[in-house]
Amino acid sequence: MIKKHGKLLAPFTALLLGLSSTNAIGNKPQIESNEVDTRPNIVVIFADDMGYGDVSSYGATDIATPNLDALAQGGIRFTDSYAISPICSPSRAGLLTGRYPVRMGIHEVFMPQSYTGLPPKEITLAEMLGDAGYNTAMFGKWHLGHHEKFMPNAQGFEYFYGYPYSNDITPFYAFENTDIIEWEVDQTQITRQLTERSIRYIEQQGNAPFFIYIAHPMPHIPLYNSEAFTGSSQRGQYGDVIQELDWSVGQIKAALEQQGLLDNTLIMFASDNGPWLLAEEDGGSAGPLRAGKGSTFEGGMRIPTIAHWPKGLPQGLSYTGLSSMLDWFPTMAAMAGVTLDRGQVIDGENILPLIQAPEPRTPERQLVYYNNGEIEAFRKGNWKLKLPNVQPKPWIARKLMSGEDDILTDIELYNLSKDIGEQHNLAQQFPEKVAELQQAITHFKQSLGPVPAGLDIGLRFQLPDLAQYPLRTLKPFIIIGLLLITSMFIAIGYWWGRRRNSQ
Ligand SMILES: [Ca+2]
Repeated sequence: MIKKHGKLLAPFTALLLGLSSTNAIGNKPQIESNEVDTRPNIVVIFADDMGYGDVSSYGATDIATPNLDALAQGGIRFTDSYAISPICSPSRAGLLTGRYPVRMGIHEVFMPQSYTGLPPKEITLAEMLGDAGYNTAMFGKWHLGHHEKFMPNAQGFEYFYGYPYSNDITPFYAFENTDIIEWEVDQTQITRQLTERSIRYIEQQGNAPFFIYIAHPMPHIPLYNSEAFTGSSQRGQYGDVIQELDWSVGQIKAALEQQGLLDNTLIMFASDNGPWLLAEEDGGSAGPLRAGKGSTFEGGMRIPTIAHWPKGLPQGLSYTGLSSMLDWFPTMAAMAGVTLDRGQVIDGENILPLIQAPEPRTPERQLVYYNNGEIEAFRKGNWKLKLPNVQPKPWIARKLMSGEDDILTDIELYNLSKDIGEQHNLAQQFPEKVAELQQAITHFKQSLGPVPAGLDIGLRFQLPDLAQYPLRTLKPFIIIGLLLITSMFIAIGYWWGRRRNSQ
């Protein structure tokens, strides 16, 4: 295992002085001595395609997530936290850089055919924190380009164990750093494996703070869980998989506690996008939200998010202000005492002062919902504008992705504070609100400036691996296919008959 040695230990005492404003820090003295590095460890745990309605503390009644719920009780549960994209790769690019993925041309998901990836010139969380003296490691799904110059070790992670793409790409192989060490991963063991490897890493840490990014390939389909969790939930295999992820969170928290590190470690748990409703019972639940993965209705991007840091954050708080995964880059920089002065535009904001205040502040913020490189929706305060699709994909492509036909031909307006499910289009009723939000979009585009063309992911047409989809999902397509074939035969027979008759 790679670990930087001798990377110590400037006294970063000034940093924590700012943290004393919260009343929930606890009684422990914050700064023990000038020799001790007081900056928090940072552990990001990212689920794949987990929905807003898949955690007990977010309303799930058929999945038990006691460890996530305990994490929320000892920290902050975010009600209005957003992924940066309704699909994998752009979402991860934004989390790791704090920048809109359009700034780096990442519109789509990377594939085995892709020769592109997260541009090496981007500064990742691992580079930012590594340069500040953190040990950095990643476990799990990367999905930001599989060529060596795009992979985690080239983007700031000192240690990497994991997978280049989603778990539906076969063969599903595992890297340790830059070497492939497993050619066909036993996916029933991946959640357990990632947990155990993360814990081993935590146990090997010395005095320097560390940053660990644990990106679970679950609950992306095809679903896998270890035997111990089979039948453990009341929501079929999907629930079992979530309960294993919940177990994993508990194990990691326990390991931190055992090492005496829990008090000064930020654990941030979230999902990369909403549930893949297409997979029906194998997909998650967006709870009260409309649509899921692939859509810019709330279900595609609003995600469960929990932050736990006993020494630095209030405990048992629900934060109802708007926040984005973009915010964590500058927020974690603030936690680590890093000044962001390397010339990269950061789109997120440091939310530490908002969530640390004894009375949390929820200023009116804005959020841009991108899908495939286009702005599809915009939120300001509680108002959300959903735009007509710029380049509507074929119906079948959208249906395959989001499970909902959300091609809009006209503008829709929703008040999310009263209508979280986006059922009542108020565009006719509040034209001035529509105009205000349209103007805000124009301002945003101007502030964004020119962006590069979308990266070529090297894929134009490929038949999906149909075997991974549940039969019920494929049924309409099979029926349409059979009908087409039958009508073709009828047409040929008719033509043949006429030809014979005319002879
Ligand atoms: Ca995903």
